[in-house]
This record gives sequence, C-alpha cells and structure tokens, in this order.
Amino acid sequence: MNKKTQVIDSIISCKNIADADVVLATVGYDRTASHRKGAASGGQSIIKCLHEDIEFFDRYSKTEPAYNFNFFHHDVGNLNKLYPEDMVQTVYKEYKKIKTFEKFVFILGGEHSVSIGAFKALAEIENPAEVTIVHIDAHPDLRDSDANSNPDQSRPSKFAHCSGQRRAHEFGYRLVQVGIRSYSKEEYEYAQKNKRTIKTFEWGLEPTPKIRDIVRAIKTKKIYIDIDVDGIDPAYLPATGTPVQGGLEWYYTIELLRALIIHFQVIGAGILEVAPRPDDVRTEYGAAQLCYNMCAQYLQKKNHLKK
Ligand SMILES: [Mn+2]
Repeated sequence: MNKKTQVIDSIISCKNIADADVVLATVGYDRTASHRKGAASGGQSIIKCLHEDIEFFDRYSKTEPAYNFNFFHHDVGNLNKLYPEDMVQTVYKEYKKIKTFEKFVFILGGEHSVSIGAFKALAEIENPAEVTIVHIDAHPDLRDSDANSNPDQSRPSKFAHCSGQRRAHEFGYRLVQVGIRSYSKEEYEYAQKNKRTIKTFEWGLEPTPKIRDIVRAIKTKKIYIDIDVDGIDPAYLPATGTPVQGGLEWYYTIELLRALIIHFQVIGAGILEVAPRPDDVRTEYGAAQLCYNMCAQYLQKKNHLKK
C-alpha cells in the first residue's frame, strides 16, 4: 500500500500502469444501440464524476481508497468507427495488454457489447467453467445476433449489445442473471435450455429475490461482475439506452455488490450503458459511486488477505 502524502483532488492518482491497484478502462461505443444513443461518452462521464464529485471516504469500509491505493485510467478511446466484431477485437487486445501487468480491470462504458472483449481475454487466462458472470441487467442479452433489433439490418452482428451474454456463455462461462424483466422468446428458450449453467433471477413476476439466494446460486469461487445500469430501477439511474421500469432498488444493489465481493474472488468488473443526458447527472454519478464502493471493498479485502 502506497500512502500518498499530498492531498489529491482526483481519483486518478498514478501515471504508470505498473503501479496501479485498479485500472479503470473507458471504452466509447454505442454503434449498435437500438434505442437511445449516447453511451459512447458514458465511461468518460463516470471518470469525470470520480474526479470531481465522489466523496473519497467510503462509509461502508471506513477507508479512503483514493488516498491509499493507485487508480490508473486507461482510455481505449471512441471505437464507434469500428464494426462490433472489430470493436470487440480491439477491446480484447487492450484487455490482454493490461492483464500482462496482472491488474484488476474495471470497465466503464460504453454499450454492453464491449464486455465481450473482456470475456474473450479472460477466457485465455482463466478456465471459464470456473468463473460465473454475475450479470445485473433488465435484459438477458442472450440473442444470437441483433438481426431483429439492429437499425442497420443489412449487417446484423453477433457482437451487438443484446448478444453479450450469449457469447460469454459460448466461451464457457456460467451466468447468474439478476434484475431480468424484458426478453424475447429466443432468449427465454435459450436460458431454459441451459438451466444448468444459466440461472435467472427475474424481477417483477415473483417476490424480489433474496441476496442470499443469489449468493447461493453461484457455484464457482471466481466471479466477474458485469453491470448494465438498466438493471437498476431507472428512478435511480435513468440515462441509459433502453430503460425498463422496475429493477433493483439502490440500496439492494449496494448490498448485493458487497455480498458478492465478500463471498467471492472478483476477477473483473464493468459498469456499462451509461448514456449521459443534459441537466441530469444521476446516472454517471450513481455509476461512479457504485464503481468506487466496489473498488473500496475489493481493495480492502485484497489488502486484508495480504496481511
Ligand atoms: Mn440492458
């Protein structure tokens, strides 16, 4: 742990990736967004909130990670010029590069398809069968492609925002999906057919699932936490591509994330689909808050284990 002596006013405290405890990787992309664009600037907007707005004293862990740990910002840039498959390949290569430094990577996006690049890179480092992706989202993202929702019908893609978890499942990961409340027949049938490796916690059709039941449904030691902000009730985080009413309550979300970090070894994380809109910073601010809380707890646990 590298205690800084000077007072800092920014979370991004290290210039060298080799010194980082956490790498915050921003990826600008919203090319396959089917409804509302804007996620291309989501990652940068979260970084801005982390710079300027977040209270550095984390009241849950009673620690100040911004002062006690090194955060490095790696901007992959705006990849909107690329077709989804090329964007995924770029994210994959960048992710692998960061992982050569054995760093914990937190992706800030950007439409949800950017996660596929991370899943692909991690599948070469970990055995995917021993990793569960805990996927918080209104949508299961299990479509084979975006053939039915893509504005560019002439060129449907298997690497669109609605196919991310399908690709992850094909890589061999287990999925635990939380907050699901909008899906196609194709996605429903795929999840039903793969019940052994895909567990769905649906919102709105049954009593709200208990956090301990979600924890118990995870059968691996290692997890990747993949958050689409539309999984959370849009009353809290409204600025996103395809908002769906209902969803996870704010403090439920924080408690769930805390439980996940306590019980499992988190090998990566991401917060995606932040699509800022004018005169309302709730979404990027909330995403920054979740990111910082998670990092605080992750770093506290890691530091504690080292002792
Ligand atoms: Mn979604």
